[in-house]
Order: sequence, then C-alpha cells, then structure tokens
Amino acid sequence: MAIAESELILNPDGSIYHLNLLPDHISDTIITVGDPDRVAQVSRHFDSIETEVSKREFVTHVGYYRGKRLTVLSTGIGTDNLDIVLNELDALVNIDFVTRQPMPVEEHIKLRIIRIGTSGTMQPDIPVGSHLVSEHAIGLESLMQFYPLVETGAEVEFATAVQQVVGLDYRPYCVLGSDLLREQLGAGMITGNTVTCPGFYGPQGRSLRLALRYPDLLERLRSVSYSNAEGTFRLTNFEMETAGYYALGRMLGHDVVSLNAIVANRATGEFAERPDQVVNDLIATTLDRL
Ligand code: R1P
Ligand code: URA
Repeated sequence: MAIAESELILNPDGSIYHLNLLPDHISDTIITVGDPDRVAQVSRHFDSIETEVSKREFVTHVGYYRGKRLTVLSTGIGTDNLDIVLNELDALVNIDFVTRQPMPVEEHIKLRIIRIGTSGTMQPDIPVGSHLVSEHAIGLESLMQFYPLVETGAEVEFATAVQQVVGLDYRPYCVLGSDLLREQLGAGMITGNTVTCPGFYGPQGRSLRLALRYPDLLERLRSVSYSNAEGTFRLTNFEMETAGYYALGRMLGHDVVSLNAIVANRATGEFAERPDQVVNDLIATTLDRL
C-alpha cells in the first residue's frame, strides 16, 4: 500500500518535508554535524560543491572530496531531531517517492553515516582536545520508548548497571555501534562509551541556578563499571545525539559512527581554549580516512 501523504510528507518540488532534500542529494557516505555553521567547516575541504540546501536547522551541502561524492548536513541538537534526520535520510534512499512504496528489502541501500560532534567528558584522564569514537551509546532520553529496539543481553546489562548506579526510575537503552566504521575512522582515537542526554544542563549534571534531582550525577556516571566476557567498560563522555543514531541506524540497517571532539572536562572544570580547532582537526582526520 502507498504511504499516505500525511505520513511521508513531500514538499511541492518533491523534496522531503524537513530536510528539503531530493533522493539525488544523497551520497552513500553522509557526514552529520549538530551546528549548521559546521557544515561549511566540512565542505570548505571539498574540491567542489554542487548543491546547498537549507530549511530550519537542517543545512546540507553536497559535493566532491578527492573525487568522492559526499553529503554533509546539520541535525541541530537532540535525539528528537535525529528521529527526523534518520527517518528522512532513509526514506530518501529506501522509499520510492513516485509510488510511495518502500523498496523491496533486497534492494535496500545501506548508508554510512558519520557524526562529527562536540562532547564533554566526565573522566579526569580524558584530555580536552582529544578525539573519541563511541563504542556503546547509552540513551538517557526517551526516543526508544517509541520503537521496538532489540538490545543484546550485554547491552541490557550495561544499561541496567547505569540505571542502578545513577538510581534512575527507568532503564536507559544501550546500543553497540558499527565495528566497521569504528575501525576505519577511529584509529588513534580514544574508544569510549557515550551517554546521550535529553539536555545540556540538568541531564548532564550542570547546575547554574536550578537545583538538580541528581546533584552527584557526574560522580555516579564516572563510577559505572560494567564487565562481561568482552572486557570492562566505563562511561567516558556526554552529548545529546549518539544513542539515537546508533539505535535508529541499527533498526533501519545503516552503518553509523559517532566521533566526538572533547571540548569540556567536567572532572577538572576545563573547557577547550579553541574548541573550533578541536573540531576542525577531527573534520580533517575524518575526511582523510574516508
Ligand atoms: C550541545 O552543545 C550540543 O553539542 C553536542 C551535543 O550533542 C549537542 O548537540 O554536539 P554538536 O556539537 O554536534 O551539536
Ligand atoms: N556537548 C555536550 O552535550 N556536553 C558537553 O559538555 C559539551 C558538548
């Protein structure tokens, strides 16, 4: 059955509702960033830019880097935006916009989606200025309340350990990212386990003027240690999207990796003197390895 106009919403030019993109705008490798201004920080490395599109916080540049066609787009902040971005990117390659029918499973296109974002660490030994590739993502936000994500036994155990140590009323979700992209892009980076939060202040233990329900959130997250046959895992960093990427990527069948520029160390109180430089270095390293 054709997907109704109210569900797969297309603009008058045939582009998808929020991203404003046409299927032709999508390359098989997509770089995503949170900040719309960071799109140009990536595309300025391109040999040429063929298309620039924007709507709301979703800015997209399509171009060529060393002869390879790349799409770079901004997501804005949070896993609520990720729900839009990943569903619409997937629709652009795996739904026929003319018939409004999903492609047959054997014709599904697997995208490679690479997040380049900023992040803070709760561990004193992870320096500001370092680059970190996320192995597991732990979602403290509610996006997976609305999808039947299948987690492995180890993922459930890791998430349960986080729930118990923090004392949360609900169990977060946990997703292991793509080994393939982590190995290709993460060489020399710190490998870590990323906590995806539904906010920057209270949900990351930051208090400006408001009292917090979990005043020692940082210390509690820092102390989580989960062991299984594969090893012992600690939590390394905070941000606001990675768990949504990993969970939706798994369910939609895309390879996804989250690369983090560590700009804040919450244990030492440091913030990067030149956060843009930390991000620019990560952009250059990533492009070089594609
Ligand atoms: C908060 O300042 C934002 O920075 C991080 C967080 O995930 C959140 O989106 O990522 P970006 O730098 O990619 O936006
Ligand atoms: N982004 C976050 O979400 N948290 C930080 O501490 C830094 C960047």
